[in-house]
Amino acid sequence: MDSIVSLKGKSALIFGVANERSIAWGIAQELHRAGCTVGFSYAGEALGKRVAPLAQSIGSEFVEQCDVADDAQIERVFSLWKEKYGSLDVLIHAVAFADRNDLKDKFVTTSRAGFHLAMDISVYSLVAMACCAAPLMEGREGAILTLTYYGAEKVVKRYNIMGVAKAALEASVRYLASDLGPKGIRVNAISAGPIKTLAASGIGDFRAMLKHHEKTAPLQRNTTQEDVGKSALYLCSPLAGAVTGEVLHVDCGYSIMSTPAIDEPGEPTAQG
Ligand code: NAD
Ligand code: 0WE
Repeated sequence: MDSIVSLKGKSALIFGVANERSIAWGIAQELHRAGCTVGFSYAGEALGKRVAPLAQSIGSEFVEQCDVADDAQIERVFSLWKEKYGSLDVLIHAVAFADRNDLKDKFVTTSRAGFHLAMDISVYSLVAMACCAAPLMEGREGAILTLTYYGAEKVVKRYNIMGVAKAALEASVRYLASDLGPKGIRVNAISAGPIKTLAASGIGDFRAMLKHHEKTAPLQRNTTQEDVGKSALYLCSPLAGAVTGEVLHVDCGYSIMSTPAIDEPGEPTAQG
């Protein structure tokens, strides 16, 4: 355990690991390194085969399937957790879903069903989880963390309904933080820069997006799962004891930039 902060004796339940590239897996590894006991909930039957060996590699003894569209399945996972561990310190929500067809063209053509689906899986699921987690966090300085994206703040081509869902997710973070604050539970979000994960695959020219991010961001590089994992560790630790309702940008500074540099004619650029 060579972490700058210890979560020894604490436990974390993590939703959203699909494979070793998942942001949730980056977070799981950092929490584990800090001495935290971690457990996982994953979506489909097929993903179980992927998640089980990852969980095992960090000594996790809790791996349960759960479709977050179903209240009964969410309640089942938290009830199993209560039986096994009795309490919970950290909840990680790293789940999002929209119909692929709604991430192609324009937002204006989003169907009612597509709108509902994205809001249900990507936003309401946090509310349902927070409600189940709160009683298990009673008197333990609990921390709840979700993942958002810049498309909540500014229009990102083709992010469409997911941008609207992330805006609602960020507002939900504030309302949950207000409700759960008196119980000592903190609720925050990390707004991560684009990362090549399963959820980013099949998104039209994601490589071009990564290149643009790398060129534009003050730190001149892309964001990694490890970057997000380390900031997540901070937000879920006593180091962030007075931080709640916050959206922390972990994006190499991309979101602070506006007009791209327009080089003066005749001036040599960094590229020569
Ligand atoms: P990922 O595909 O690894 O994770 C998304 C997870 O959502 C998967 O594990 C998937 O199984 C789960 N999921 C989808 N529908 C579900 C359902 N009905 N029930 C239960 N689980 C369900 O991709 P990721 O990029 O690690 O995404 C994690 C979070 O990070 C998401 O909220 C995403 O919006 C956010 N995010 C991603 C990026 C990026 O560029 N990759 C940037 C900022 C924020
Ligand atoms: O939040 C996300 C991705 C969310 C997502 C991805 C998919 C792909 C597969 C939600 N639902 C689905 N449904 C599928 O069927 N990101 C932040 C990554 C992402 O997605 C984009 C981006 C970025 C960045 C889509 C368009 C433009 C940019």
